[in-house]
Amino acid sequence: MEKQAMYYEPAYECASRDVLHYMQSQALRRLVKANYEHVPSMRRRMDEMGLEPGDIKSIDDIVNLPFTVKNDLRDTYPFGMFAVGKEDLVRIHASSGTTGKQTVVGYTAGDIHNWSRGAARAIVGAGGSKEDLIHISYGYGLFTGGMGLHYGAELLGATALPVSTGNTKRQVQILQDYSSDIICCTPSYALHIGETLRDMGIDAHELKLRAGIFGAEPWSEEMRKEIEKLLDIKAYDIYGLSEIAGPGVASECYLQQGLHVNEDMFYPEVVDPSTGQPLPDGVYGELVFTCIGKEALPLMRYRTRDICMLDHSKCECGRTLVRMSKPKGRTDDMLIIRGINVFPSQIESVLLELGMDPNYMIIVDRKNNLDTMEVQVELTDEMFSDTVRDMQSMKGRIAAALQSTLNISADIKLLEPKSLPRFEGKAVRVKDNRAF
Ligand code: DLL
Repeated sequence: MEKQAMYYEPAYECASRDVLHYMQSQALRRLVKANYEHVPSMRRRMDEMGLEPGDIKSIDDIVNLPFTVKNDLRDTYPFGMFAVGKEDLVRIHASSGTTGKQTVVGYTAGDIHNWSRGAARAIVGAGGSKEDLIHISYGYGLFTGGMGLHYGAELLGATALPVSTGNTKRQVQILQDYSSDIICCTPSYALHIGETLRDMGIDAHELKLRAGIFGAEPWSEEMRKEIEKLLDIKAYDIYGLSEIAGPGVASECYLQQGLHVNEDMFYPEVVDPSTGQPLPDGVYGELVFTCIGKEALPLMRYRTRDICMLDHSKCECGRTLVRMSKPKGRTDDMLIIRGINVFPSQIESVLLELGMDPNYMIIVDRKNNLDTMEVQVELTDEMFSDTVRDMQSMKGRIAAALQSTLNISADIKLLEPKSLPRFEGKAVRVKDNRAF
């Protein structure tokens, strides 16, 4: 395999484990103090556990700290867990919560800089440099994808091309006319772009594009091969989540044997999801992050719900940063559809708000390499109507409400009363036909 051991910040990415341990310990002490002094809910939790900031001396003591979960952010919505005042915030992003309320995350200028360093490391890991035109087709907006890679590209000194999502034929035209070198988008959108290229009769070999940085949703090795074939590029995985920063928490090097976690900023642990006990390397469990470098939202031991394992062995690329496996699932029911996080509970809330009964089914599929979502809604006798116009208008109302709450389009299928299955145990309301 071609040797390509380029790093963005070798002093950190290839630091000895001792140096990393020292840096992580320093940063953890600062973080615990910030939580204790500025985040009332965390101070309360530490007091209940009889913990004082001085008890945490090194990164090895992290196991004594309390966990944080998504609901902690919801309970303090929108800004209750921020450790800095508004005057120090320079950016806010948000992602789906488990109910109607979003999970809101904030950044200081320092946080944006560190996040951008993580994204720049990912671009360099994928073979990118200052010379490159980085075509960014992740969504821009409250979602962290677009802005995350954008700032990473600019920090690196590469040229960011903020195309955002959608209008696939225009994407193809830009790839052709501007000679983009690296594309960043969800893997499912990469497949769709590849197919559009083929349908437009364009030979992928003719494009200058040589690599792609794909993430925000689970994808398989088979999907990687398919994308590489369709776009004639090398496809790299990038992982991240809004609560921790956004894209660039971890990313692949050219050897692609796991994703290097930027653990000088985002310290990972893997724990048993039921007991919370730390698990050793090579054992699958729930990924937990402590934002040791963060100022605005310095989350401690945040439970991601992503299932994966860690590997601390040294990578041949020269990086010493621990590697995480591709996430192989989640401990909750969150679906990721076209890169957008969707909880079935959000759909249920929308239906209930519209006065419907909560008898519904969500069918997720992948057609032409694009995720689709059909929401089947069972009508009550009172709602059922014989006129097509009434039924169409009801479909329209449901679709519009879902679009405005979830920012995603769904096909709505109205069903006759009592036609959906009833459950005696746990309800199964999602049928995901996509193969990962
Ligand atoms: O998806 C951030 C991101 C943007 C990552 C662009 C990569 C590229 P959220 O919307 O908060 O943030 O969703 C986070 O998405 O907990 C995982 O379940 C899933 N996820 C993200 N990257 C990957 C990946 C962004 N490479 C949630 N493989 C996470 C599998 C991923 N799942």
